[in-house]
Amino acid sequence: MWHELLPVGRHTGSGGYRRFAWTPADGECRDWFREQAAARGLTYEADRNGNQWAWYGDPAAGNAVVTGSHLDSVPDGGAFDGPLGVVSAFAALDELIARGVRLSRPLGIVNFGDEEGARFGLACVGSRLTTGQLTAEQAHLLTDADGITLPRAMEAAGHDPDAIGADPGRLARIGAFVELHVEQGRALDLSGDPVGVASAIWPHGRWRFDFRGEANHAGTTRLTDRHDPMLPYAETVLAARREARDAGAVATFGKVAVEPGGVNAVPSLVRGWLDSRAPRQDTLDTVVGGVEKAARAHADEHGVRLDVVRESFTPVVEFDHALRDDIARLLGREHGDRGITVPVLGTGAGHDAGILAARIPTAMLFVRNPTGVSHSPAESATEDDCLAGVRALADVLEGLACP
Ligand code: HGY
Ligand code: MN
Ligand code: MN
Repeated sequence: MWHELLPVGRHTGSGGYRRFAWTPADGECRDWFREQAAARGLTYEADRNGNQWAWYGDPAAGNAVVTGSHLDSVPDGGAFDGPLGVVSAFAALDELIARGVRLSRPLGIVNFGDEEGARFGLACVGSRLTTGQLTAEQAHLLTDADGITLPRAMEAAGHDPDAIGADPGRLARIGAFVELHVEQGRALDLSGDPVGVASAIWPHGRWRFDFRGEANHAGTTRLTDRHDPMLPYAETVLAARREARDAGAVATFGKVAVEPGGVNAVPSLVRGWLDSRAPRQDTLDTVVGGVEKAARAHADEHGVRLDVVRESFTPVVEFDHALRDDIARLLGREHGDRGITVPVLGTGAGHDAGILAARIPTAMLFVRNPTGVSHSPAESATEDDCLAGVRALADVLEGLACP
């Protein structure tokens, strides 16, 4: 399964993945999901928001146990972020069938669409729409860098954009959601555990800083006459690092767009996107407030106009304590030679599980990432750890879905 998916959407130059929502690469991932469902005789459906579901048992019975993740990627992302959770879901089902267990609840496998928000700028579009945390009207306004709106992109991929919206009926039939994900950090590497359980997700968001200056000639315009937006932008990037460091948070300007982008011209517009995350909401507010304050001061200094727009935000997520503790206990029980000690760890990475947690009991399993590197072609996990993750997920699903 893993090797069939591996080449899809992989950029030959960087070795990273470019599986962006509603692009042909995304479509190939969706084809792969449908094939895996068909190969197991599972009932397949694509919901109104483009998320894909594969059912073992009848979901209409309700109280389903669902597992899965996403297949889309960040620009030049790694192979594991998202796909490991979906492949492990199918593999865990295969394991349950091999064990001959009799499930007393429907078991669902899901691929949530557009989790990374790489193309339209908003994270977790598929799960936000389904939970009603993003309205159809808001979703219809999302536009990519080429000016293509989400509805047009959906239509081009054969999905009806007028069907999108909240899906309370579907959520009402789910009793628990468990997402397995490669760890995006080194906690498991440092603790020496192959698998961990999530406790919480930090509050985090994305803010677009638009610095509007005055285009001019790079060779003839005196420095004192310039309104160069690149300067307050550069100062703001450094201010973000200072604010985050002082607050014990993180802040990143990982994407910048310069218009018109001439080597021999002072730019008219510099757009920078801030991603910031912190253990607590008040800390995050302090960091982003400090960055914005510095940005305004530097913009004023250069006679540059600044607009700041919050494009994506996810509040702190505390995973369901009962489910978290059940899973930690279940996995902590000695399984013969497969005894797994299970650390419980927080994360600064957002996930569909974090969105669903607002509506249904949700948990996450992490699989060790030896370097912690993620959102990079260098992201990795060993086969042994991935198989430990599948066994752990199978144990959890068996514990939840078998009397
Ligand atoms: O940005 C995140 O934390 C996630 O990968 N979408
Ligand atoms: Mn990611
Ligand atoms: Mn992910």
